[in-house]
Amino acid sequence: MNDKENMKQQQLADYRVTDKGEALTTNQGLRVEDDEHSLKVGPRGPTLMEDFHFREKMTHFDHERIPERVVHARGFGAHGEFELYESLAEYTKAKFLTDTSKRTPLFVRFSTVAGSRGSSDTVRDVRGFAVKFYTEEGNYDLVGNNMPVFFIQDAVKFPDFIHAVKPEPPNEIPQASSAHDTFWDFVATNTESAHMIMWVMSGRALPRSFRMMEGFGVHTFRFINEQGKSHFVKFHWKPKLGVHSLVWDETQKVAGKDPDFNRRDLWHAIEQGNYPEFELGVQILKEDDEFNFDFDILDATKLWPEEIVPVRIVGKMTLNRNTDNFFAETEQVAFHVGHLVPGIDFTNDPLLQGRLFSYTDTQLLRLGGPNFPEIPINRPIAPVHNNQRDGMHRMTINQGQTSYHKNSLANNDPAQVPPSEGGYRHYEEKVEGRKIKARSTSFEDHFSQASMFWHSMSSIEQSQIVDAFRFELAKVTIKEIRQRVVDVFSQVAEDLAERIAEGIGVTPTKGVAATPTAISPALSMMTKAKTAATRKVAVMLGAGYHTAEIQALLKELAASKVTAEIVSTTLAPVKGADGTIIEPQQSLLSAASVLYDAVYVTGGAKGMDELLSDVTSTGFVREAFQHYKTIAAVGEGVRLLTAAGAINLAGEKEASSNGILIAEEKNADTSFFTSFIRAIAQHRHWDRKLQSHLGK
Ligand code: HDE
Repeated sequence: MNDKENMKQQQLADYRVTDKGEALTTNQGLRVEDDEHSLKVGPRGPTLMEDFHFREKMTHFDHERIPERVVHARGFGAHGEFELYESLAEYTKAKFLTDTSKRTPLFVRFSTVAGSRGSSDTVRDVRGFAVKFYTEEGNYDLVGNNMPVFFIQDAVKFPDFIHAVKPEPPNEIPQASSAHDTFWDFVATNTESAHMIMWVMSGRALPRSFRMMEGFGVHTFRFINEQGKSHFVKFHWKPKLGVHSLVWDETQKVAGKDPDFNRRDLWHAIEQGNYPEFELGVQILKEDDEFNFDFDILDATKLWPEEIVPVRIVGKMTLNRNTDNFFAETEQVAFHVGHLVPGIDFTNDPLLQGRLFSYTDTQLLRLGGPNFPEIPINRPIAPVHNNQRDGMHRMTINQGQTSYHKNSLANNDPAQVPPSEGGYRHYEEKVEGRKIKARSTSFEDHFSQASMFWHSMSSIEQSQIVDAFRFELAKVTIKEIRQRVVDVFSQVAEDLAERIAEGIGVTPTKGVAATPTAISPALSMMTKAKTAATRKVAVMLGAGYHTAEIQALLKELAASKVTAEIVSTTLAPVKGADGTIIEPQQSLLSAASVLYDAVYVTGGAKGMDELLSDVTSTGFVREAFQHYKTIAAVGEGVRLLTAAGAINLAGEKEASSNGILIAEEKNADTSFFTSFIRAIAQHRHWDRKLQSHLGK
């Protein structure tokens, strides 16, 4: 869909302004003669109050900030579109899910939850995954996360949970981290969080890229079809690039080397035309099956195992356009789980019900009043007509005498619409009961699915989870809390509790381990798609390299959509053996191996002496090795691997099976490059034997 066919882009075009070739003016359109000096009495002042240009410029600056989101403050957005593979008319009448000829414009915002707007991307946290579909029937927002369950079961506990995870009140420490007393005190005393904690302690909380994480609507929603029949539905997003995480040691280093790691990655992928794709999946249940599971489908701390309720892939979202202006679009976009279209409805999930209040309420503060739906990024492409009027920053100039219903003066316009013509009618669910403050007994099992998650992990994922608990709990200063956490998790799995306890100086009190409901292979990241496409390789280059090798390598990488960056000791041009000149894109000072997926070290004796003389180069390779990344070296380049401890000469053969590829110069050919690319597609080589323990 090009911009002309994309109704949202057409609408946004009316608001886009470029200053290219334009005269500088005040906000009143007055041309400005001098933007460098305030109006003064003589060149040394004082400044005059009548300098309206100074006053306007300064006042606007003074008011430039709005409150950051109370949660999900740090985020990154992009435009895209949705195409439907097959009609879901059997289940829903939502037009964007029934008409396969339509492409629906959308805007997505990915986010971390706990950190401030300026915190790092690569912290251990849940990622928000919010999608606004601009459908012809109005905006539909799917405001999800990259994990399918949540910490609590009832929205009334949300402020408590968030207060516990956010920095502590006396000193606002720690930033963007759950590794502190109040968070783990909450976990130990609110056992409903156990399942979600398993996800947060796993690699799912450390995504390699926004492009490589799943998205989940979390709650159970309803689909309603044309005949008024309802089905329960859960929404999934499946990334085409697979689901991959960073390792913990790496995330902490990336947070310093490039706090914008995930947003930069998304921005560049889109700029390079490597448009991220996510397939939409739905799990559908008949209304009659509501009570046929050993969990309550209204409980947001439970998922529907994919092996029991298969995920049906029905469409694809492609992110194909970066924002023009971060503030105007990403910061001002206002999502709301209550923005629905006919054919989709809520369930009584008490977490979902509470969200329906919170989202509008928070925008009123954040965006300064009730007219935020008129901000360009929030405007639906469907026409808007109602009797709402006035308020801060009203843009629409409503014509006519009436702004009330019913009226006779305007023939009752704007007119109500029957469902047959698209009017939204709430699902007529029959509900009966007494008003009580209580939790359903069907919400009482807090451990079975946490246990299922643990038992569905590969052994490397289990070790990562244990290390995460050990790290987090080691930051908890009160020993009783550490003990209580271990006791809670001994109800998930005894071996898990024992392994955590061992690392944090406590002994598990024997609990009753929960029985896993089942094993769900779909929960493991190891079962997801693998491809080298869009991964990033550092090509370490020194003088005397072989031009033909570099050219062939770059060609093969480009053919597999792998991005390469030439790294050398400095940015000075580097001369090859045949006199060719290459200008490096990064120096050893500006690059860091944690910012790449793989390292390739070229040959050339002279260059290798030079690289080896800079200790940063050995550190670069050593770190890639310790983070299980693919490393290739050719000819003399192998010396760098030896110096970095990535191979010892005797162990070459064994090492080569662990994502370390070496070749003599004459053998650096297409088949070597293909093996290199295949190894990159593995993401990491977990079976590598490491000397030190770096929080896999
Ligand atoms: Fe949110 N959440 N949330 N949340 N949430 C917000 O709304 C809230 C929950 C999610 O990129 C806030 O506009 C309550 C679950 C995302 O702009 C706020 C509860 C899920 C985003 C709010 C939850 C989410 C938010 C803050 C418990 C996954 C970022 C700023 C009942 C299904 C959207 C804002 C963006 C943002 C409230 C739980 C996802 C305060 C009360 C569960 C992705 O309204």
